[in-house]
Amino acid sequence: MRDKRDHLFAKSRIITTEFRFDEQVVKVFPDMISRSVPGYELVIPMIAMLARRYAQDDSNIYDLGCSLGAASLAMSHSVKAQGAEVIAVDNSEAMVKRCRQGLEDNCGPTGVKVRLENLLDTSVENASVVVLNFTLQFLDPGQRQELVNRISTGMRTGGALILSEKICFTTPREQEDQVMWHHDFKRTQGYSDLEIAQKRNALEAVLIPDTEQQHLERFSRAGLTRSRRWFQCFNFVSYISFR
Ligand code: GEK
Repeated sequence: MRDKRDHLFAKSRIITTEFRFDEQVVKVFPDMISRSVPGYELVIPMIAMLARRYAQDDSNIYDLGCSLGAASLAMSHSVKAQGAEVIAVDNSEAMVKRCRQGLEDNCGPTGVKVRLENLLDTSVENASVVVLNFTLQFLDPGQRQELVNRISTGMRTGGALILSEKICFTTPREQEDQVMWHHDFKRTQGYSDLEIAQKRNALEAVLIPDTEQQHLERFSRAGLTRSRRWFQCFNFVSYISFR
């Protein structure tokens, strides 16, 4: 199946329905995410590089909220640890179906198992690397600490959690600037003002960003250390934190 260009929010909608990871989104997903998330194209190979460094022999590597498996695929090629396996999890049936198809012919030497599952039900065990690449932001804020606690408990000593997120800022001026720059980025990617506004409305109730302080404090409460922001492009960031 060829990747299609994302025009999902191009026509004026009278009623904005909540954003869902359904068949329509899956069809345009690679185009949508690379034109909407500044730095996404860089973050994927860097996650693969970090995973290569921190993956341990005979351990599990989790990609929670894997979508079409971009990070899993990249890690399957980069990870050299013996007996390591990537476990890719997503609760969207449409995503998982297409993810499995994509991995069939392209998977690298490290195997990938794809699970259709709510990541809140995933038991994380024997993990040397856990990736949450722009996924935590879609979970109910009340469930985020418990999830990170569980991940931390399931990690091996020296294991790495890589968390990429859209964040928000406490200073109104910075929040305004960062959002403006993100929207400028989307304009350079060919999105119209109408598309930007409608997508923003559709995401409002489902993508709830945290501040950097909330992320760092959450890591710390979960017993993770050496938490660092290793990537930022406007309001999109990625952190690494260790067990
Ligand atoms: C990438 N990581 O390309 N359980 C499982 N999956 C979930 C849950 C949940 N509770 N909630 C949301 N998802 C990917 C990109 S996209 C980010 C991640 C975006 C899944 C959801 O179905 C979707 O596939 C993914 O999290 C978020 O590296 O679209 O901005």
